[in-house]
Amino acid sequence: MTDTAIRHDWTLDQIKALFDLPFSDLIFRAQTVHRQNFDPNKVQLSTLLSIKTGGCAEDCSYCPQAARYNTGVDAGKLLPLEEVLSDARQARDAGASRYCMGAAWRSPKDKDLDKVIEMVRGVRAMGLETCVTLGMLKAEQAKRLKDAGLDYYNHNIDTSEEFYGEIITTREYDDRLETLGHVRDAGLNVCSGGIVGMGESREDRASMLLTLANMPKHPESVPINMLVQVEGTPLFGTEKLDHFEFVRTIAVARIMMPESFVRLSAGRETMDDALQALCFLAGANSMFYGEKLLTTPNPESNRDARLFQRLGISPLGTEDLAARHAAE
Ligand code: SAM
Ligand code: DTB
Ligand code: SF4
Repeated sequence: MTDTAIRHDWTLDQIKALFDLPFSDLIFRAQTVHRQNFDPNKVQLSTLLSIKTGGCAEDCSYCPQAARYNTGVDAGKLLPLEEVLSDARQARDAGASRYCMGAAWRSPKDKDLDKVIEMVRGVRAMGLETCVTLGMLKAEQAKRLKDAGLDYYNHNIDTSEEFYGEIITTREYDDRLETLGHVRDAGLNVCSGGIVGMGESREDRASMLLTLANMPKHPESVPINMLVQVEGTPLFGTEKLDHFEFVRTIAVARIMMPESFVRLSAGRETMDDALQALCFLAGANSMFYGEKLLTTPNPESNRDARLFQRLGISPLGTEDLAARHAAE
């Protein structure tokens, strides 16, 4: 069987059969697909900034930024433009090719969107690709972001439709899909994936990937986050997911969405180099780079530079990371 076709007709049984393969067979299939579509030694780097932190009205049970959980994350205001631009400049100079701005909103108000649009324009003018994640959008808001030159909109479906109600009650799965439809219709690139390690079943992981791959067009970017357990959130203390199951999820995503960037996202801080290497072998070719995600830590840049050097990986679109960190 070959995995070359771009398909939008996956069945749950077919996806479960991929998950059930012996580990080496699954990784071989994923690596084969990966090499047909990408340089296996290049990884795209995105840097994140939380432009509006905490105080969120939603009840996402994984999230330290929900106002209702006591997590020690203080609610802040939307950051001033200059602060965002100076952080973006640093990210570019450290080797990132895309800059992602996240806001802890259920959905943005039009006056907030005006300010975010200024940020997008400024970051783009530095030669970086831009991504924002602002919650649910109306169709006109997605169009305004596109007109401002935004490259990607991140909006994760997070888990399967079946498990969604266990994780979030303040919105519906269909609300997520509706926003993703507006983003696609506006002509923006779609970044959508989810979180594993939330107590979901393998079938839920398969069902989440089915929803993503059976969209009329695959998301260009598919972040696979390992739950970062934050004290105070309802999911703190959830049984940890087997590392090989995380790698399997990446491999199945790679096989199902051969031309998409699959991002090894949250959770790297607690992964050793060997596990991250397995994720790249399974077809992950993008990651978050920089010492912080939104509110939680990410590996230090010089640790990532060393990892890339050990594996012979270089960042997509920029020169060798090791050279940038040679002096450290
Ligand atoms: N408020 C907007 C929304 O929910 O779409 C944008 C920001 S929200 C923090 C972006 C994404 O971060 C979520 O969809 C979720 O996938 C991810 N996320 C949040 N908390 C996380 C955690 N503790 N571990 C892993 N991923 C997390
Ligand atoms: C995504 O899929 N993961 C990022 C980004 N898109 C916005 C966010 C991870 C957040 C992890 C928890 C935190 O740092 O607050
Ligand atoms: Fe709010 Fe987004 Fe966190 Fe949910 S994931 S609580 S919507 S910031």
